[in-house]
Amino acid sequence: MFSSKDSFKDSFLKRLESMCGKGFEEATKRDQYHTLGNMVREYISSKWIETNELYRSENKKQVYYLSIEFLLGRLLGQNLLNLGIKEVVEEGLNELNISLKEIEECESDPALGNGGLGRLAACFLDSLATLNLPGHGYGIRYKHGLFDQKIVDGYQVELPEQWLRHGNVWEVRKPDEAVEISFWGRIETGVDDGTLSFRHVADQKVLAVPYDMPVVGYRVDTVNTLRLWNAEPASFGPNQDVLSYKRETEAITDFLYPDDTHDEGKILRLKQQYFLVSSSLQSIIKSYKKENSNIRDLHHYVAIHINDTHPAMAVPELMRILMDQEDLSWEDAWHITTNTVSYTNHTILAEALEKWPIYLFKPLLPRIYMIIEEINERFCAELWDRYPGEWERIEHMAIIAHGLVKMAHLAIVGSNSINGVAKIHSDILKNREMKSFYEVYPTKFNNKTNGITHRRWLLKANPELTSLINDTIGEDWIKQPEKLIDLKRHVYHPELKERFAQVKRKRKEILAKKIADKNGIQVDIDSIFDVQVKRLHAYKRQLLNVLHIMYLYNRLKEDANYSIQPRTFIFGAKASPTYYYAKKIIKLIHSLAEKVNNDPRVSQTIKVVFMENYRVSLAEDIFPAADVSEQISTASKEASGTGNMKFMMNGALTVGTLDGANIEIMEEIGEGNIFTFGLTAPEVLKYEENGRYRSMEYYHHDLRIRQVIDQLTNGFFSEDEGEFEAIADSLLVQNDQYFVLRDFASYIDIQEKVGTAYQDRGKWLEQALINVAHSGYFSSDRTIQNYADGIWNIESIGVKM
Ligand code: GPU
Repeated sequence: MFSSKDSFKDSFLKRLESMCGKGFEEATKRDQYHTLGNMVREYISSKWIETNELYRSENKKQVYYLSIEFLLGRLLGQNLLNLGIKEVVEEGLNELNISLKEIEECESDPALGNGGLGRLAACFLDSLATLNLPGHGYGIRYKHGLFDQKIVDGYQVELPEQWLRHGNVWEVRKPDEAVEISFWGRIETGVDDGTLSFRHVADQKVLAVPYDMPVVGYRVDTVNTLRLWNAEPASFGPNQDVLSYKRETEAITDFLYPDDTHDEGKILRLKQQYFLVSSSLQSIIKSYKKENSNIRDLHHYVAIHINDTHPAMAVPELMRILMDQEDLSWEDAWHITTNTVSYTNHTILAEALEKWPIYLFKPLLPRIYMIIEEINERFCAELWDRYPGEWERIEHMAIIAHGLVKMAHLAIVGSNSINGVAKIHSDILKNREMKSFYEVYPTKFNNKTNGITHRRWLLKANPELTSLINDTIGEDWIKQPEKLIDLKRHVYHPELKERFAQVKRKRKEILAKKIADKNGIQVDIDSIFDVQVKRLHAYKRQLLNVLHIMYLYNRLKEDANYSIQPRTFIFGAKASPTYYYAKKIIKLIHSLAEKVNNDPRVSQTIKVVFMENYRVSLAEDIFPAADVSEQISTASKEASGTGNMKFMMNGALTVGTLDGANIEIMEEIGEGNIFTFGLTAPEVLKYEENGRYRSMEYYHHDLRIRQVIDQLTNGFFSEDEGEFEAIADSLLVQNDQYFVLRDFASYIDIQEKVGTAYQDRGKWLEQALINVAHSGYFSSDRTIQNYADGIWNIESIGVKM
């Protein structure tokens, strides 16, 4: 089918007719996409079956990565690349006068995640398969992924996302492997051989039906599985309100919650979490029991990883299955559970730490709640032995306290490994946030610095830079990303620099065209493309970026001789629909864009662009075009960041705080190749402790600050004067929780240095190439190998067709 371009063309045309019932002439682009997608999936399926058979026959340990989000992005292009058939397909299509790129754009961009956490899970899947590691993803098949963002008069409007509207060629429904999930009801107590036994008698049963998607490794025969669960009615009883039962069950997988690092605390979310956990565990245990007779060996064959605390009920659910269904004692079940489960923490922000009120939890999941109570009692008894009389400490560490179930505590107590996602973040966990737990379990805590798959963020997103790298150092880096460092010997070669400059220019032209089409704004290719794309959140400080642009506007207006390197400020961000402040910032960016872009003089030097509906596919156009990467979170607040790595890999220079993985990027490339500024994490934490920060002082003493803050409310923008009052208040009345004003001066300084540095073109190009050369460390291949060796204890299994 893909062995040569002629056989491809032949199969494609035949398949187009048989699938769409149309001749070549009538077929639409979408028909062509569906045809090609189906051919590719069929091509994958023999490898997929082979992989599954091998995993069964080898019977080695496998890992299951449980995540409430998988932000996959489009799959056609990536699968073609990984399978090594992109060229054949592209050439064959060209001869039929079809553009592969246009076909690729027919695929919807599955947004089953919010931001970094979900995208990390997707990168991990790619690396697991490419490293031939037996690892699978388990998640939810949301009917509607993250909302589509429309901007109307500068305001964000949310529309339901509809990725399944035209079907999903990559999934296979597996109704035979469906399992039942129990909600509500009561516990039946019995006595078995003199010991108490418990059984949950449910009031509501929901069917979880798996949809499997293949995860294709790069140029290997391994095809792992992403299993996404769909909620459906289980069975209809005689006296049942059929309609409301159907509606209620299906609602469980209708929507992805649009919160990023923020806990919503709604009962439907709790249902989603248990639905994911229970269906995944039941299915994992079933497949384990097919090959293994002794449930007591589970942890030697199965590792279960929970991506943040959203799937933390894996701990009590595994206990339930082992005790209530497999008849193990508490002690045996606990030994197996804690040796099976491991946990990654992705944030220290208090508002993101999940805490469920007992009054919601207990009625919905009575047996799970009962088990958590028992875990808590045993844990507190241990603490009491260790810290006799220290009530406060124990209350503070308890899993259940003050009417709340603390999911992070449950995850820590119930797992064998707790990792942070960057060195500084793991250190903060150990020494501050989770200090008391670290004291009790010093060996459980560890760090696994995040990574991204260079196969999507370089190979797929930036074919131009990929060719240049291949021409310079060969192709080994694609499988061994650390080899990108070989570029370092060449970064001073004028020819490489020149070719890199051409690549960057080409990608800036492509993005500029998109901006012209979508925003109607003409941007200058020779200006610095200065980009901040990420979820909108106060701690990420898009506001600091905005205030800097306002300051530049003021300088340019006031001083006709003020001259700087021209810049295009590019933003992309979705705000949680209920996050009032974040939505105001989006409006502010638009009002600023209006002001700046319409000023005949100022707009010759700076422009502001907000790109609507930021998502994976748009990101693939943005990263390759960036000159400057904005990573300006308040130090200590961004656990890692992963956008920072994507920019670096595409040769952008970072303007960043000493936060998250920015620090490790600096350590890799050297202090001279990054622009750092602002408070350090210890300084921020100290301010938070001693309460000595007074944002008002900065307002009074720095005229630049006073001017821009006043402009938020004095009619400077053509909006209503109250429009941005909440933002001004956050900075002054509420004492600027994220130290925007404290870091303002330092940010202005570093941005001035960026502008000057850009003018030394030769040096800038060298620095950009040094960033690319050192980006290999930030490949998720390295991260995943660290998890495999240090946490999961799994080995690669070479699938060979
Ligand atoms: N992160 Br918790 C999310 O994207 N969503 C969440 O709900 C939580 C964390 C992010 C962190 O903010 C980011 O710093 C990190 O790089 C990413 O997870 C992956 O670890």
